[in-house]
Amino acid sequence: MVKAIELGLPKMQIEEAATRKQARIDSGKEVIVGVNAFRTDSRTDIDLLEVDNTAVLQQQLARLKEIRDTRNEADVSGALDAIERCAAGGEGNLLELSVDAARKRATLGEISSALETVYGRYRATVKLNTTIYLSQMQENSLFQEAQNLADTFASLEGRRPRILVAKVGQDGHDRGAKVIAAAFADIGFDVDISPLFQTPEEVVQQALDNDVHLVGISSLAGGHKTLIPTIVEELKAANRDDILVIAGGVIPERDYDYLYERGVAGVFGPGTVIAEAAIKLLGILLERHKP
Ligand code: B12
Repeated sequence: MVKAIELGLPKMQIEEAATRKQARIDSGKEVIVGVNAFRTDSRTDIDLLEVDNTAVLQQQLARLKEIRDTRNEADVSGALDAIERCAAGGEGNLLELSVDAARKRATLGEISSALETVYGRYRATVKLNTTIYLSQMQENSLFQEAQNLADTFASLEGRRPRILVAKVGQDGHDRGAKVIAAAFADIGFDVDISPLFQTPEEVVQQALDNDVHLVGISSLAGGHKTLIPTIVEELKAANRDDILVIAGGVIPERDYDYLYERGVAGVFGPGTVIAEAAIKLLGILLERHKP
């Protein structure tokens, strides 16, 4: 199992299964009542807890500052050094030393950084599972329309439509992002995927480096109202507001207008048929080629 994990096999199989599942839902081969069959237009008003991310950030920064101002720095650096030595030498108990450091008010970031200096940071290899969405959807008229539009765009633009599918903040839900990336590749997009846990600035840098037409943020952990508008602003500041920013994932419908007003070009929530989303986005991109 350890070898399989190192080779990325379980991860790959999970992602393949997720893409196949989404293609079967999008093509109607698999029915989910309320999602792709027997949909209703009636809306239930659900009470949602709204968390003010900016206020939470400020509170956390204030708490961190207070801890740093009141702890004994010599004790903390001694405890962090002990972790680093133990990690390097393999002798001792890392958990015990981490508990000791935490009791001396070392932060989680500092404790993991001490380990990182020795072990480095894990970087998942991101692999696109192409042809799976295609194999389930090739007879589907929406999929074919999306492919044709992608081809038309490529002939007008001189290169294929290019999308960066990105994850920002502390949101670890990457299933949707991987499925979107794989399906867009099968439709005929050039696809880049960001690592998890990016800052808006890192996403913008990757978008600029790869000269993409679209940045698609998949957001499922409630960070959409702060992180996504920041990406729009950063692109503007880099004089690249021609790069469209779109959002998908678990975003309450009442927040859609908030995002549109801040320059987001499209919002695609759960239940989105990916080929339909691609048609809409290619429509926006093709508008630019109209005389
Ligand atoms: C699977 C899942 C997990 C898995 C994630 C595995 C993985 N590798 O992705 C695990 C178990 C790890 C997990 C953990 C957590 N989860 Co969770 N999770 C879910 C769940 C059940 C399904 C999400 C999913 O994968 N759907 C399938 C994919 C294909 O759909 P999708 O992402 O929505 O994408 C579709 C569209 O949204 C759109 N789309 C999405 N992105 C994009 C991007 C573009 C460019 C476009 C065009 C379209 C698009 O197209 C896709 C196809 O239709 C949801 C509930 C739900 N039903 O959505 C909760 C949910 C997202 N989780 C939730 C929570 C709270 C958590 C935890 C914080 C729980 C905890 N206390 O620990 C942790 C957070 C971990 C972290 N670091 O982020 C909440 C989030 C609440 C919120 N937003 O305020 C949800 C909504 C459940 C709930 N109702 O409370 N979770």
